Amino acid sequence: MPVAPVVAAYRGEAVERTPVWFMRQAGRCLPEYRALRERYSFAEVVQAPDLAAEVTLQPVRRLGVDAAILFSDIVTPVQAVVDGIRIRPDRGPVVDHPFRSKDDLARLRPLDPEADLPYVLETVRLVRGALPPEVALIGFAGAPFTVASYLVEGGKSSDYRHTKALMYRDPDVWDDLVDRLAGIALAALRAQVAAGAQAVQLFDSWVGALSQADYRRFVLPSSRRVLAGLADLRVPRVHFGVGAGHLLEAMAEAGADVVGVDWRVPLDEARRRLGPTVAVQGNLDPTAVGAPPDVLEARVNEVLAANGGQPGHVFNLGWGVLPDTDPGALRRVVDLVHAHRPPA
Ligand code: 1CP
Repeated sequence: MPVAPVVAAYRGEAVERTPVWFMRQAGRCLPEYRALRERYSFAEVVQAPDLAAEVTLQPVRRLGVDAAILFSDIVTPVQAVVDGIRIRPDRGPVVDHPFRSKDDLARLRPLDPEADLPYVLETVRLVRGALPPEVALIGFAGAPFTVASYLVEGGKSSDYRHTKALMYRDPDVWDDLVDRLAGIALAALRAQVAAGAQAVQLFDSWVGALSQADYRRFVLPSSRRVLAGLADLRVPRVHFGVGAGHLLEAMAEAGADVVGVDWRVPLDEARRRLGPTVAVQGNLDPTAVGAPPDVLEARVNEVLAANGGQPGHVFNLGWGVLPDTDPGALRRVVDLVHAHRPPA
């Protein structure tokens, strides 16, 4: 199979036009997704490979993006291992009995992807079989810190007080927790790649809540275990966090080939700090997609100009598509990025 442009760009190879996809491109912004969700719950979609594959492919058809991202969630692998985790509409993951002590660790047995997540692997196979070779399929997992934050808080948090309290009070329990979560993420990602995913993204969405020193002490080792554990598979490894501009170098050190950059750090600065061997992904402000067309076009061009025509850039938003986004505006972003040619 020829190398898809997204994969080539992740590897730092020159490509004819900048490839583009969007975090959270599947889901609530698409009317065809909302129509399907009127009939099926989120869990039903994820666990039915034909439905999950359909939702994964919807944005590829409508938006013309260069990659599909598996339709699943960062808590899907732990849900298969632990009872009492659900995804509530508009709230995200909630955990009935939060993880707060050493005794809770016994609830986190290792993941056996073939037995625990057969529907995810079947979805990957169906999607890969349906996509043209030039469109990459990206697998993903939640990074240990961000998944731990849901398990420890019981849901989304604004200050991560229980998560940080556990780190500071009981570092051995914390280390054990994130090590188990690293094993689960690694097993899930390796199985996705074996089933046909051509790149993987490790989402550490909430890690920006930590200082760099705490990141290095409490997070980097387990994230490194996930990323290093994929090295032999030779697929590009993307690592992303929100509001994590102060952690870009450390996240690259954790073993990323590509660092996802949110809109707060200009790409030229990110590239300067990360050096020539790390590719970048990003970083249009998701709210700019809702701006007037001329403003949106200027913002897209700003991102491309900040990258300066260097190889190793995949265009994306600085975070996920907002639910009320007009899919037509996303399509315009794709067309603008594809039409752009770097200055000679
Ligand atoms: O239909 C619905 O109501 C469910 C909303 C929804 C969707 C569409 C959830 C619940 N998860 C998803 C799919 C999803 N989640 C995907 C695949 C679709 C795609 O990207 O196109 C991916 C990659 C994720 C990853 C995810 N889930 C992250 C990391 C990415 C990010 O946005 O930072 C996180 C933090 C979650 C948790 C989560 N799951 C769902 C929601 C609403 C949330 C976020 C909760 C919150 O913001 O607090």
